[in-house]
Amino acid sequence: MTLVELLKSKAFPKLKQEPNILILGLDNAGKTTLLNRLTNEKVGKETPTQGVNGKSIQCCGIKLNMYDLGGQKAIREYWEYYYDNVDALIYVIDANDEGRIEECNDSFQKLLIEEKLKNIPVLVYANKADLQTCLDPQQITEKLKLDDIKGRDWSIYSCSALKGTNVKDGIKWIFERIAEK
Ligand code: G3D
Ligand code: MG
Repeated sequence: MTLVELLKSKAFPKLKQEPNILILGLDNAGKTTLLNRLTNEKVGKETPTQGVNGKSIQCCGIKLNMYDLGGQKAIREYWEYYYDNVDALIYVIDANDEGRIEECNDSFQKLLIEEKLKNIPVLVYANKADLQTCLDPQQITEKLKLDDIKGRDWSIYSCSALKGTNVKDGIKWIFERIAEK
């Protein structure tokens, strides 16, 4: 299901008019594949994102802005320029790359203490769930100490951005959280 289809379903009548969603995670996690999947673009030929890959989806009176930022170490220091007016954060993990899980956790913990991102809901996608050897959500919950998160809503969903499986439920979770109060 694409974002446009989800918006057209009118299942979220209270959604903010112009939500901003940030998609972060290490390089190679699958952020650009996820965004392409959500916007119905061809999936599977992504080149590493050097800067910002921003997309706006306009539909049914809603303008949804999604920013997928490059995840290489040298680029991560620029993430903070995109922290203003963010309504929700999607943190994408390559669940099949246990070797980088510590680096992933370090980058995630830094985000959690960012003043501008305080209190906003965080959705963790344990991506690449189509691969047999990937960590399961429970293992990632432990590695990223998700149960210790205080003062904000969070959730974890396993998905495969490449195959398009289980992406929808996470986005629905986000949409429910950025509804106008
Ligand atoms: P990034 O934007 O987070 O850096 P990309 O990551 O979206 O560029 O994806 C990095 C690589 O992971 C790509 O492979 C992409 O096809 C692959 N990938 C993304 N999502 C999934 C998934 O759900 N399952 C599997 N198996 N692979 C995925 P290549 O080979 O093009 O580098
Ligand atoms: Mg990318």
